[in-house]
Amino acid sequence: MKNVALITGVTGQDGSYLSELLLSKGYEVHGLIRRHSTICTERIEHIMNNLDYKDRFFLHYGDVTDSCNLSNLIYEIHPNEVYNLAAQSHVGVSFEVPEYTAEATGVSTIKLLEAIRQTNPAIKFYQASTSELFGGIPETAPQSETTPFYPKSPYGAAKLYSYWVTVNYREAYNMFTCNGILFNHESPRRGSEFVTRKITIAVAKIMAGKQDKLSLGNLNAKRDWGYAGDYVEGMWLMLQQDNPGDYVLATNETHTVREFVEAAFNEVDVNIEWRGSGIDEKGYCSKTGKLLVDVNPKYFRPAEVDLLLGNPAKAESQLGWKRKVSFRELVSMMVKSDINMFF
Ligand code: NAP
Ligand code: F7E
Repeated sequence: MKNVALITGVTGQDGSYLSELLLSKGYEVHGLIRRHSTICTERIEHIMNNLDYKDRFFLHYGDVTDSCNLSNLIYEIHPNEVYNLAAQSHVGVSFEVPEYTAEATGVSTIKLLEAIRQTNPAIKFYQASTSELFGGIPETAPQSETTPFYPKSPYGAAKLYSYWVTVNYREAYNMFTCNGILFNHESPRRGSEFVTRKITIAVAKIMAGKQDKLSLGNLNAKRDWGYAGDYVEGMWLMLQQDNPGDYVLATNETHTVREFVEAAFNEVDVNIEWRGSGIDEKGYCSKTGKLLVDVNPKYFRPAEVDLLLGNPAKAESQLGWKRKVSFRELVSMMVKSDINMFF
């Protein structure tokens, strides 16, 4: 039987890596894209232009807030796997557009699940759940599938709704629905408004003389950062099991934003020396004394998730999943890619 997948959020970081993975496995891949006034297919351009995929990669205009559109697509495409990656995915922005975030990141999931249930409840469904569900209880780290949830943002709260309707459709209708509770995963394709990519772009531009310094918010936040390419493999594995379930994907290693900054500048042989504290903390080049990093409170969030550290033991033992790229390799890959872009 031909494997047919529908990916919402195909133009995003994960959507692009997942498309590559499924196509390499022989799938026919359909992606949902929003209509923009400018072209926003940068991350999948290489797939769209690959002649090997011209009969197996298709894009459809739509929006996950539009239930008619979702129903029509499920009916027309007949997928056997659906990966729901679309979301307003920026935590900071979710405080500015909370209602839209609730719609796009929360309510849209039940629209998609209903479209599947009414068309073909045998379709396997992956929901892009997140470590932001754990948000507020740092003392519970490392966090696993059994750690209590306590979201700290409109984004986290919307994802909590999506998490539970995904579980509910599994229990109520016996559908094959899975939550991947993914900790932060990054790559050279990461959006530039997320902290890792903001840092690696700044390092490249500063070295190229195109930017003076890097301004950040909370340097003390700790995140469990992995490589997106490793994580899409886990998404696929979840849908290949005999039974559906919920799985944490993480590295079991945590670093502060400050450590990420240091590691990124180290890639270009710059050592950061920190002076001051709080909003007066600044990072200088230890050789030249040049100011390279400062803190701007405009990047602080109304509520913050202080510590994320994930325990991927269940995914490792049941799925055979293991992250391959280390923290250092990830930072290096991102800095190198941005250096290539700006030099
Ligand atoms: P991303 O790069 O921000 O991509 C989000 C995707 O969703 C984009 O393709 C975007 O389309 C699409 N989208 C947004 N609103 C939509 C709407 N109303 N209708 C249709 N499409 C819409 O996110 P990502 O990093 O790839 O993450 C993928 C998913 O995993 C997201 O649900 C995210 O919340 C979740 N997640 C991410 C991480 C992580 O660390 N990356 C961790 C845990 C969970 P446009 O290109 O048109 O904007
Ligand atoms: O922030 C701090 C910020 O925006 C990481 C999404 O993919 O992962 C992502 O959410 C940390 C936070 O990612 C800046 O306050 C400091 O503590 O890169 P981020 P996130 O909020 O962790 C989760 C798992 C998802 O599910 C989300 O979809 O860095 N930080 N200074 C900053 N963050 C940003 N963006 N910009 C700064 O200048």
